[in-house]
Amino acid sequence: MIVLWQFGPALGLPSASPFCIKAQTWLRLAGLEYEARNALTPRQAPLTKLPYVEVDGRKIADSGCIARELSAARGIDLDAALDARGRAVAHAFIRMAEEHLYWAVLYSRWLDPAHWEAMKRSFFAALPAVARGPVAKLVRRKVERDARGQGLALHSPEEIYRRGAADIAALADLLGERPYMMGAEASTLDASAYAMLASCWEAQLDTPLKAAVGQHPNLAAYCARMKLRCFS
Ligand SMILES: N[C@@H](CCC(=O)N[C@@H](CS)C(=O)NCC(=O)O)C(=O)O
Repeated sequence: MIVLWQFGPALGLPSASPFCIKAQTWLRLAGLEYEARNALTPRQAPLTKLPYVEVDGRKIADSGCIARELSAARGIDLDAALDARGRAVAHAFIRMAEEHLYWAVLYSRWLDPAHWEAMKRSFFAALPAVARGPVAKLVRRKVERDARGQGLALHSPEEIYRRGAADIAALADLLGERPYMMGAEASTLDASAYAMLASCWEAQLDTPLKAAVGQHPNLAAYCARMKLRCFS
């Protein structure tokens, strides 16, 4: 049995964390059974971030390592249909989704004052009311430090959302009218792309990133298709 440690549901999503949604999506695309358990803090995680899995007495941290190691151990290749160029394109889009669009999502939830109160209510709902304010303040301060260190959060809100919308437009152009990002079959990229897009589109927050996804009917239809396949 694979046990997936994740941040619990929030904002109407299966997890507050895009990377935990990615891990769940990948496990479902790979057809692997797992049990999702919610952690209150990432402190016990091997890399102090979620998700991680426990499998065969071992802990594997990081959604990318989880996918790579389980693929090797279970003889799974979601990218078998891709040629070298397809793999290169998918690789670059995964990096864009996870290392750039992710930070715009993070900004929209944690640092944009327009959405912070709703995020705080949902993310910290399991905490006793008296602890919620102080804990949220501490965590938000860490998120701000991380996001400024990464660099995107140093920009103006307009620029952050412009860049996030450009990533979303690139995903819409890659998808076109095909069912999955790389064609007829779901591939590793779909786990990352869906996780980031769902975190914009399906979250109960009216952010500029949600509006950006709404500009692309093919992405809205893709999210509905992926949700039905992986989370119904
Ligand atoms: N590269 C990692 C990123 C994981 C990640 O950033 N997780 C975030 C939640 S989305 C986290 O645990 N943050 C807690 C922290 O930084 O303290 C992966 O793919 O799993």
